[in-house]
Amino acid sequence: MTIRVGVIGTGTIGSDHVTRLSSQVVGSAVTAVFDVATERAQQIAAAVGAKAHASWEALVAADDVDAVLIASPGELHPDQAIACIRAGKPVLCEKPVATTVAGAIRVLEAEVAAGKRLVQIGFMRRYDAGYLDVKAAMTDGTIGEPLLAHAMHRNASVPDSFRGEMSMTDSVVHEFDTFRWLFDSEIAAVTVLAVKKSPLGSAELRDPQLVVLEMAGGEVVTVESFVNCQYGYDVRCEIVGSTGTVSLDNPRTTVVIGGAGRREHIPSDWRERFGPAYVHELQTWVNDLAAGQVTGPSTWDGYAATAIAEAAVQSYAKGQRVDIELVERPALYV
Ligand code: NAD
Ligand code: ISE
Repeated sequence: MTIRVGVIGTGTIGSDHVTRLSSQVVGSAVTAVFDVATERAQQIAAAVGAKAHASWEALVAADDVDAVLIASPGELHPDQAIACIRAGKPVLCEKPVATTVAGAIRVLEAEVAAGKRLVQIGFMRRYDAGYLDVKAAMTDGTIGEPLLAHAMHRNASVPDSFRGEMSMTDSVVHEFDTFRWLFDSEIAAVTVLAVKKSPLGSAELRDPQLVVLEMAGGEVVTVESFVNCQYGYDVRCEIVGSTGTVSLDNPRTTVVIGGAGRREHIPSDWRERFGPAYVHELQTWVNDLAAGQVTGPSTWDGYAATAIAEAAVQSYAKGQRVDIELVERPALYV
């Protein structure tokens, strides 16, 4: 069985996903694409034998599209995901599910009205070998009872279109999902501390920032966010348990020793660091669809992460700790 996928948004990650679904994932083919950048969409469609549609609505409605992957800018995700839900088509929506809580709730309500899970959110860290090892060490007793965690999330740079609040809504949103998943717990409160501003970011970039997450179970997580660190992509974490710790470093690659010392490669960006995780994520999604189910990160997970991001933006603005208040969790996501 081949799952025929339509891809909305053929920018950086959308075009990578087209390649993965066409040539790396078993059991899928890309039959349709849409992007407002028409020429690029046509080139990408031609390379994989897909049709470049004139609108995303036409792509969602197409008879040869069994499932949709959304990789457009975050503000567009709610309308596009809701159209897929109404068409009864499963959708892998890149993070964030929405850039506002109101948008995330619209998707949640549409899926609840449909009465079944159709949406998976692109939180690919849950498919990364390193994070899966961390989760195993937290649940199999290796480190005793997990008590606290430290994380860092550094990007070499971001484009000028990256607005100040996007550090939380677009970047640290991965950490919100990661720690909810690792501790299997909601986040009760968030505090964002302003840090001396790097002189190298754009004027409106709040960078770096330090985020403190209080988990509902009492564990505390600190996250450093630095989207403009210049030297590479550096995502790490350490969980401290009652009898030991588990830490995830940047993946080690080649080490060069000579001259003045020892040099190690740093990934340049998320494409390099998480390449295998994206393939694992898509392969699992396609296998699930063939089996008639959706099991990955849900609309509820996307909503919770967006609610924490919105609270984090408020915390930064007010200089205060902000409690996270979620709507009642619908039975569909229990
Ligand atoms: P990008 O700017 O490279 O690509 C976005 C594309 O969407 C562009 O080609 C743009 O022309 C297109 N677009 C604009 N309006 C559109 C519309 N109305 N309909 C369809 N397409 C439209 O951005 P990107 O880095 O590829 O990010 C896309 C999404 O993927 C974002 O939500 C981002 O947060 C997410 N993302 C996720 C990860 C991850 O690690 N999971 C990594 C990068 C990006
Ligand atoms: C980007 O959109 C991603 O999702 C990356 O995983 C993240 O590290 C980066 O900060 C985001 O801008």
